Amino acid sequence: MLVVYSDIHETHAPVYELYEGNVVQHVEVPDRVETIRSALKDLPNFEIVEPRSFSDSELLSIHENRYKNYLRAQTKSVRSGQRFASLYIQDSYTPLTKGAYKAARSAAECALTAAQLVLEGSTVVYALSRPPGHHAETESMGGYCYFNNAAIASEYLSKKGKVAILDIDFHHGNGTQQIFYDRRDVLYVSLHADPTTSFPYKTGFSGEVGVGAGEGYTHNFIVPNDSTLLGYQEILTKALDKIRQYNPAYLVLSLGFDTYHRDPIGGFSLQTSDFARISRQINELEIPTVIVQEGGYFIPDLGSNAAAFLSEYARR
Ligand code: SP5
Ligand code: ZN
Repeated sequence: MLVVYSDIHETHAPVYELYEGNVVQHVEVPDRVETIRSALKDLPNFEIVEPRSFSDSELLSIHENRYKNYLRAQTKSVRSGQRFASLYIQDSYTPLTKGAYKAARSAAECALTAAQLVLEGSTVVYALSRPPGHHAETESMGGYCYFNNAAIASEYLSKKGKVAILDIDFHHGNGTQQIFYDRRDVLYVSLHADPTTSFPYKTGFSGEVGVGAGEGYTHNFIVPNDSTLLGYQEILTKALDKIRQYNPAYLVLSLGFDTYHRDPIGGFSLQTSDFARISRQINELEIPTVIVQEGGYFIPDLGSNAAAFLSEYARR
C-alpha cells in the first residue's frame, strides 16, 4: 500500500487550545503523524511516497479564494508560537501557526496525490495528512482543520465518477457535510458522537439529510458514548448499506483514531484489534479507496492502531 507523506507538517506545531475556560496543551501535534509513519515504514506491504504538487485550482474548487489568501497572509506574520485568527474561524481550538498554511496545503496535496494514484489504478492509497481536514468548511477553519483534505480529494475524484465519503472519525465532519450538502454526486455518510455533547456541537444530527438535489445524500449515524466493537459494527453495517445502495465508483474514507478507548478527547471504547475488524468490514465494499487521516490523539498507540487498520487493506 502506498502511503503519501510529507515532512512539511512539522512546521505546524500548535501549542495550546482554549477549552472550557482553560488553557490546555494542544493535542494535534507533529508526533501524531511521525509515530504512524515510523510504525508503517518497517512493515512489509507499505511504501512511503512524497506528495506531488498541485496548482491552487484544486484547493479553490472547495475553498474561497479570500479565505485561502487570509490564511496565507496571516500565518506569514506569526513569528513563533501561535495566535488565533480574527476571521474565518469556528472555535478556540484551531490556532494560526507559522507553518499552518504550508502544512495544510501539503496535507491537501497528500490527499490529492492519493486520489490521483487511485485514478491511475491503485486499489487503495493512504494519505497520511496533517493537519486534519474534515471540520474545515468552504470559508472557515475549525476543529484543528484548515483545508478539507478529504473534500478536495473527493471533488477531484467526482470528475470521473460518483464518490461516497465514509467518515469514521469520532467527531462529525461538519466541513465535509457543508461542502457536499446540496450535491448528489458525492454521498456523505458519517458515524460519530452525539453533537449535543461533543464537538462540533452544531451538526451531525440524524435529521440532517441534505438539501435540494442533495436531499437523501447525507446520512448521519450517532454512536453512543462508551460503545464497544459490537455496538459500533451494528451501526457501521447500516452506514455501509447506504454506500452499497449508492453504488459509487470511489470511496474516500475519513479515518480518525479518536474512537480508541484511551483517546484523550474521544469517548468510545474501541481497542486496537477492533480497528482490524472495522477495516475488514469496510474493505468488503471492494471499491477503489482513498484513505485520508483525520483525528486520533493517544500517541503511544497511534502507530499500532494505524497498522491494525491498514494491514487489512494492504492485503488487497
Ligand atoms: C480532527 C479532529 O479530530 N478534531 C477534533 C477537534 C475537537 N476539539 C474540541 C475538543 C477539545 C478538547 N480539548 C481538551 C484537551 C484536554 N486534554
Ligand atoms: Zn476527531
